[in-house]
Amino acid sequence: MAIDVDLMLPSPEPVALLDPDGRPTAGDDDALPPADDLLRGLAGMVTARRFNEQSSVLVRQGRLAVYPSSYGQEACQVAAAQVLGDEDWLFPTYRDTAAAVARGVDPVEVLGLLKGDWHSGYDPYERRVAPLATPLATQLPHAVGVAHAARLRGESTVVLAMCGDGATSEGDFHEALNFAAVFRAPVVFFVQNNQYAISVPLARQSAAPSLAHKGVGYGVPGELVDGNDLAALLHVLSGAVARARAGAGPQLVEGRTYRMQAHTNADDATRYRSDAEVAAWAAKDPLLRLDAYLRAAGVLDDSRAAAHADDAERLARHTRDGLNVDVVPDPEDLFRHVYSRPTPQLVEQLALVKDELSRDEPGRDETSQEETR
Ligand SMILES: Cc1ncc(C[n+]2csc(CCOP(=O)(O)OP(=O)(O)O)c2C)c(N)n1
Repeated sequence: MAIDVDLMLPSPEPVALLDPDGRPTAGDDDALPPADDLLRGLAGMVTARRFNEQSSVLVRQGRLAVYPSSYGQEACQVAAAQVLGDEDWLFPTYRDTAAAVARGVDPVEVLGLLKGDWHSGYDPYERRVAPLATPLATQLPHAVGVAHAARLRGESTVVLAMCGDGATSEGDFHEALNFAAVFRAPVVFFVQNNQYAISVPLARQSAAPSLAHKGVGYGVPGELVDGNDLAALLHVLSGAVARARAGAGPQLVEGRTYRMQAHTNADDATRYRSDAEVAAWAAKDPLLRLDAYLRAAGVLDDSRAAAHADDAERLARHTRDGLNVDVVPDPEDLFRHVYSRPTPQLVEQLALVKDELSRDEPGRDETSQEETR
């Protein structure tokens, strides 16, 4: 069967339905999602932004170990969750906490990993959200495996797997696309191109015409979309999900966006990018754009906007309260769940830790402590 390569290539410019001022772009008016979907998306973005702000504060208060903020990327975060049904799976990275929250995972549990808990923090099966993946692109072959298994079972599940621009240089990205294409796995690869992999700009990361072009070599159609335009993201991603569900195989979507804040709290972004560049992207803010459109369309007013802000504040308070609970970790947890049968080294180390801990026990007299030294 002849393959039409042109159909696999992304448009030269990202698909955009709203301009940065919230005006519909000339062209495909029918593509604009229904107002209810856009309102739901806006509410999700208001919550996502508040969650980003709250989480960054929790780092400064010592309640979170680290927070990779998705401030500025809220449209991508919310759209990724909004286009999925209950039967679908989301595979997020460390930066996609707001997407997990948008899918309904308890924000306190979402932050478990970044707080430093030994497990992923939430039950992946409850909302069908895989654990946040820290090693770049490792979640992609897993996502393909889940999608492939669902297809073999005759289920209608689609998997949406997220990654960053930097992660597209990883071997796992290529292996995942190749396997998915050959076996027509129902997976949507969603690359959030936020322009940087920590301090490495896109130009130092890839010489491809776009990251969406990377699909064609594997037989995966690629689409390029404005990642700060929630309307365009809902349109493009829901189309990709529908095609994957209908048996068309994997799809690759690149959302062009910007990481407005540092990589994490441990990074100083002023060392590798200019204030002018950040300001130019601030003018393309995804929340302001959709807010402007919905107000002009008569769908959003002050009271509804206030209700969105109240909902976001409630979620922030819940997050704060949950993270402010002091949990005393059991040091022996370090040794649990490593091997089904612990190695002799781990057994020895556990004994050393137990001994060390028993020395701190109140009531133990000094003579016996001296004897054991
Ligand atoms: C396999 C692997 N190599 C290196 C790292 C260290 N590392 C953490 S984040 C990061 C940059 C990732 O950039 P990108 O994929 O664009 O995602 P972003 O952080 O911008 O969302 C790197 C190199 C890692 N986590 N995993």
